Amino acid sequence: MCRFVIAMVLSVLAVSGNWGATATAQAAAPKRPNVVYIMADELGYFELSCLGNPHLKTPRLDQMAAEGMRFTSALAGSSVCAPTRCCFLTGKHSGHTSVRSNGGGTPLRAEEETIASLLKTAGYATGGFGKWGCGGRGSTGVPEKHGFDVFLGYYDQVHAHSYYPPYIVRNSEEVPLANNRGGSDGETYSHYVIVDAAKQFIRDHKDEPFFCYMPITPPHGIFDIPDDDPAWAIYRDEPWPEQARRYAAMVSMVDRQVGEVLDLLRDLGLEENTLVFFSGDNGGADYFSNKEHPRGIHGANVNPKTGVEYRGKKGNLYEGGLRIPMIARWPGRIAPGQVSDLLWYFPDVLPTVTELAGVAMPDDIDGLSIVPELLGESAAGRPQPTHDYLYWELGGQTAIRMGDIKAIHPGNKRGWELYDLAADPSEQHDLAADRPELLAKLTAAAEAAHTPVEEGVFFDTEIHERDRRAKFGGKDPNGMPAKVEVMPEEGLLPRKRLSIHSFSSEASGNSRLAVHTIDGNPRTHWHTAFSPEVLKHPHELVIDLGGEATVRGLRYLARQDNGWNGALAAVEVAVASSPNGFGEPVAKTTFTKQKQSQELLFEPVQGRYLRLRVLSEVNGGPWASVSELGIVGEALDVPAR
Ligand SMILES: [Ca+2]
Ligand SMILES: [Ca+2]
Repeated sequence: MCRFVIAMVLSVLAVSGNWGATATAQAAAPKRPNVVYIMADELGYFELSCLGNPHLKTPRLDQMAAEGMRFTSALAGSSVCAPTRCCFLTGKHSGHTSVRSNGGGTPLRAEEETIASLLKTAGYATGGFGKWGCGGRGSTGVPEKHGFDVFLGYYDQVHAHSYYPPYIVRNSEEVPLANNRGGSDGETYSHYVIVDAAKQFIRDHKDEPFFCYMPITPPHGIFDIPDDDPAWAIYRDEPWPEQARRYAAMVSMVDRQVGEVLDLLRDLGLEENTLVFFSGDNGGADYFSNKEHPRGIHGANVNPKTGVEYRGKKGNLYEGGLRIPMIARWPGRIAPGQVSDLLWYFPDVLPTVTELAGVAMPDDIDGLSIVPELLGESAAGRPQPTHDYLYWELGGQTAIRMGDIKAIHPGNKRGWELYDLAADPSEQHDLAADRPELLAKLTAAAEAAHTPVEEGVFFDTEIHERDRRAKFGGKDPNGMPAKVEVMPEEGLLPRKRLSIHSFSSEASGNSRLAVHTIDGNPRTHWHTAFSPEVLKHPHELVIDLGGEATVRGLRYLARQDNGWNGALAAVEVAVASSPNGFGEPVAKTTFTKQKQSQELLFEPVQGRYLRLRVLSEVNGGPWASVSELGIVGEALDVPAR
């Protein structure tokens, strides 16, 4: 468990979790605010009409900004969906988080605290509605194990691509959506179901403090919106490609729904005790670019008033990948009409919210509370702290920022670049060669900010794969095919003689065990360990043949799902009479990238133990995987049974 420090003790009772124990205590203690956080998936910085976007109409968001505080320098935790959500939920930057890849279901570790689990300790009702992205079903990362009383929507991000899947997920249980067949084919628009549930959650918990997290999926995805949605009529006749019109309609639908949430809070009398945030999740994607609009028809990263562009887009760490719209509104507490240039990012949400709730926060977070900026320094009783640096990493990319100075390493084959964003917001003038000492200062800090990733684990990958298939209505373009290859058994030692003597590693958390190499089931496979760290070649497996045998070869069947990670390339085989007696290999080969069974034959040799040593993988990756192994040969004895 994390160690705790007290960030700000608003109330001894709140911190001890005994809030409301007596009427006297309740009256004496300050009221903890509700928190609603609405996060749109992929809304770019310049896609609000109050920023001058020439196409997109967002009157309710513009109004929300006018009634609260809009931020010009609030940045995403990362530039793609899953990593940025992990920064948001845990208060850590992406050099410390557990979810740094964007595969769709990578899990948080079991013990990790989130905003929800912390608010839970102060008696908050906690609900999440939308796209989770921090752990597929069957993993240590599911939301109901990380502080959420309820989470309705998509756990896996591939599932979330469809607005018409046969089901969505509520606390790991499937919630069927009527007459949906996946993709764009169906009758029940999932996003309506999700937003309705969020509003109902607010109604249900109007008399207690609540945290309503809405990481909604529009305008990302397959760009679908029902033709009878009022937002479609706004753009239906525009002269843009249909996808660009659908996207625009999804933005205006989100705008309307944000308004509905604000109206609901007003109607319930909760407005003045509810802090509402609205933001994007990562930088704009330059969708629908063409010759005339190289940065996309709607210009997510182009200032419509000045033409100044943010370089890059979703997926990289230039400003275009990190700039997001951000608005905070809290009538009576946040003064209206403010525009803040405070430089902050997703890890700061957790300490901000926990401070307001009077909750102790973990001491291993990277975020800083922005309460002084939101409420004013006199109300907060202290000045707004600022970051020594902000840090991002994603795949082979790294970026670090100290004030206006940003160093970025944009990929494996390129060196570090250095920019002064105050003078050069478009990151066009690389200062790396001119300012080597300054660059060295930033890169040293970046190096210190990185720790190796430790992901959570899956207990059951089947249920997660099912959710990914649900995007396509249950058909399976990526997972285990309906028909798989099998290994011919003729000429092999009987499987019942075989056992696994030893192995260098196995992915036990994912149930990809060494014993799966001899279980006769092509749908199960062994995979070497990748958690808590990826283990590299050589990998080894020693099979006990159950007694002395003449060994003539090794038969091998690659993993039979649609993945190739770990599929064998270069291998060598040794045979010995004792598990400690292996000498030189009897044979070496390089297997090819194919799903059919392959065979390595060699001069007959006697022994009881066969050692497979894996030296490389078909795609050059670090791991090994095997669906089935068979030993070509004959027993020399009667198996000891
Ligand atoms: Ca996104
Ligand atoms: Ca198997």
